[in-house]
Amino acid sequence: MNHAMDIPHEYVTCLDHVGIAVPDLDSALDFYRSAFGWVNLHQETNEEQGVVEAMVGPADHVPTAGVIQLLAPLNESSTIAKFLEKKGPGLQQMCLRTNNMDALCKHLRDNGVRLLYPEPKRGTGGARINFVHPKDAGGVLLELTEPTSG
Ligand code: CMX
Repeated sequence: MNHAMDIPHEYVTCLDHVGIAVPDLDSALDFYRSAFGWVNLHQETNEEQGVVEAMVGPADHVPTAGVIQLLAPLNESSTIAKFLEKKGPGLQQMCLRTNNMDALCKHLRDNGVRLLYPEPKRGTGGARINFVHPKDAGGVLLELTEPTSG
């Protein structure tokens, strides 16, 4: 990739979350509750991604502070089921937040970075999401998210 940065850094605003693949959501939630006193801030099922997910953080979480996303598989064909089978439970992804997904995706593609989807898909809370292929991001599956305004 050409490292000359021609994209305003204001487009990529913070670390949104790190995603952890877990076989059982409730046990994972119990761990973060009992170990750190963190709470389930938001839970939803995303059929398209094949996951049931929970966002975990402190009860007084501020929106720009990164949280932990627990990802449990919905079925055997889920990406998370495959990840658990191949690698076992653990860090599956890291997610950066953007306020301009289209400009960011264009910038990345223009610099030869492979994105997994031709167009953003639906992520947590209706956010627009895409992923940088782990081979183009130093071995990390890098999610990009543009939350819905408000
Ligand atoms: N992190 C780092 N590297 C990974 C990876 C991950 N999560 N998943 C796969 N890889 C690596 C593999 O180890 C492999 O490397 P080697 O060739 O050196 O062995 C390479 O990437 C290709 O792996 P693969 O087995 O051919 O591809 P997979 O079938 O595992 O698919 C990927 C990989 C990234 C395309 C797939 O996981 C994907 O589509 N992810 C995006 C969607 C997703 O993760 N959804 C769940 C979360 C939903 C949400 O956050 O809302």
